[in-house]
Amino acid sequence: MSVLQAKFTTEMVETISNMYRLGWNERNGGNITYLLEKKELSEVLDINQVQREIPISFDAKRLAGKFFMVTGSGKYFKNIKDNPSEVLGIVKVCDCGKKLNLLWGLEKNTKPTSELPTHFMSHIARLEQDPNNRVVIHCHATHLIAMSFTHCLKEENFTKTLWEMCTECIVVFPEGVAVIPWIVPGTNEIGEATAKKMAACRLVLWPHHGIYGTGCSLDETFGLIETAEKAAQVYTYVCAQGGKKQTITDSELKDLAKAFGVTPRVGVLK
Ligand code: 2HA
Ligand code: ZN
Repeated sequence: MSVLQAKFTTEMVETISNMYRLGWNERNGGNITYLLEKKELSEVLDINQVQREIPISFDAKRLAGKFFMVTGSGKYFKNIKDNPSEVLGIVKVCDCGKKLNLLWGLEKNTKPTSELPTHFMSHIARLEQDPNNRVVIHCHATHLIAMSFTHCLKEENFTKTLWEMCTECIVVFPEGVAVIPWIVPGTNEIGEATAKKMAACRLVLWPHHGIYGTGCSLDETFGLIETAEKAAQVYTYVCAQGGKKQTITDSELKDLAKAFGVTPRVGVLK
């Protein structure tokens, strides 16, 4: 079996294609990093065969020795099916934490995603909460971006509105959505701000830009973003239709949380 036939690659290509189709990844927008297990990787690749070294601008020592599938900088999700080995790459984090060994892909001298600082800092933050965390997805989910212009950006208010828009939201993201200030993308600064929020939340909104989601699988992480984005889409229609006439009440949201055994974020429900 080759890397292209491996389940982690076919899943990645499918996920990226779906994200593109949903309009979340125009041009080179969005990026994914996927922590791979040594065992699944060794079955399709000689993990000691280094193609080239890639320096990184932050300390990733806490991920030393780990393998990631990453999307390439400047690459179009639209083209993933024709060009998987250019859009995707597999890297190992070196022991020094200051460079990556490229093991596969990122052909034509492609660099890893410009958002690598946020991705790796988020992996570090999430792994501390959940050792099974494997995926970080960033995309430009349309309705969440739109909502970041019209809705109050206080996390409790933003979360409450999303919970109200679709019954399943509080069950899917009971910890709510975190929000950071607007910061220049690609920087260590936005990585640090995002990762700090990731200690408590798997969803972090970048106002006027997009969303970050994390999880234990590509499906789970995609589903998390999809659920929040769907709620933001419903909110858009609700506003366009003249606003709420009724809603799911706080006491009903509490009943939902109880029925599904989840603990809602403190400070959202009255
Ligand atoms: O890689 O989405 O945030 C393009 C982006 C930057
Ligand atoms: Zn982006």
